[in-house]
Amino acid sequence: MAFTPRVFSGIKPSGDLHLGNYLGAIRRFVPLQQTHETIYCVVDMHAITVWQDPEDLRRWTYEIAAAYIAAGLDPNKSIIFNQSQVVEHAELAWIFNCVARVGWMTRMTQFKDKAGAEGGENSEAVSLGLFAYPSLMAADILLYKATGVPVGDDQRQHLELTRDIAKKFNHDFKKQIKGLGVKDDFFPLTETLSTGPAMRVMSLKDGKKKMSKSDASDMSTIYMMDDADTIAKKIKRATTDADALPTEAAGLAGRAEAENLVAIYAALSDTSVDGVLAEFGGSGWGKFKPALAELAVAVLSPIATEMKRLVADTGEMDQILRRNADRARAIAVPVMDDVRKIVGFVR
Ligand code: AQP
Repeated sequence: MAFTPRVFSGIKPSGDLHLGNYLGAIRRFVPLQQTHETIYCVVDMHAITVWQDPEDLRRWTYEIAAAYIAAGLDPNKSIIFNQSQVVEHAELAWIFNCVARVGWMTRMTQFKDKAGAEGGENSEAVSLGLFAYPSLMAADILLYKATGVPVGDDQRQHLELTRDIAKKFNHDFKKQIKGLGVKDDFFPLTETLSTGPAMRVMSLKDGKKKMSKSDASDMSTIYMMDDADTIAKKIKRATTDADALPTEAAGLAGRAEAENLVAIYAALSDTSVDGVLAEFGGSGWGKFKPALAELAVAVLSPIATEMKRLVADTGEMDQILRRNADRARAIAVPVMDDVRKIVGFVR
């Protein structure tokens, strides 16, 4: 069956947005508006898998929606809404909880990392929602029969699990799906769309750890709302080695921090790592870091200014989110009607 080329992606309102969210996700969302139907969600139900102060949750929800728009997404074109306004996400997630296997979930590295961080030695102390998170993520994507998902590298494993859930559902309910008049698969096998540099932006203080909203150290992370001085200070103090930059990408092997900063420069300037090294190869950090700071400020500052303007008018933001949740529901409701028939729920 030919599925409509449709893109879905989302970000959790679980902290201040950072450069990793921007380069790994938001920046990649924008051009897809020209080629696909695009649905970009603020996944508030994912955020509460770990404790969130309700006031912070609300503020971050507005901030992410504002960041989408400030970065160039058009809310009259892309469907921009918060997940909890379309209840079908939760309903499909429950059905997928009954399709997915416990063994699949226990293999998720993000769960192991987060359970370790949240529960210390005792990973059983974390919420059941954190364990089932990938089922909800599969529901987010498949509720819209999305064919492509732009996400950072850290989410690849969850995307594979989404495909496994789709495959099992298509297989287990083959007869009922045929009964509905659908010739092939009911759910598509969704592809990861992202390529290019900075698929995984690393901490400024440790090149082996990803940049993350929940990092305890402020100096590891460039936030989208940071002012110019703060961005420059964080880049200046970023951990590096003492060597000059190499002239080719191969020379970055084993230099995680240097590799990270060069990839950030490449992504922010829409060039390749080799392109950056053609310009800066042989230079020391005294030349490269100020150039990177200037570039980061030039890209991020106008977005931060527009985000601040948008979040100041929550009435307007509410309207945008509500209107777009209605557009999302127009796709989700018929899919969910079919799913209920397929699994045998009486209505
Ligand atoms: N460091 C990163 N590099 C590249 N992409 C990243 N993303 C997140 N961190 C990086 C991408 O941003 C999108 C939204 O992610 P999310 O907020 O839903 O969840 P996350 O990946 O768990 O993000 P954080 O910042 O690490 O949040 P916390 O600390 O709350 O768990 C995804 O596309 C992700 O790939």
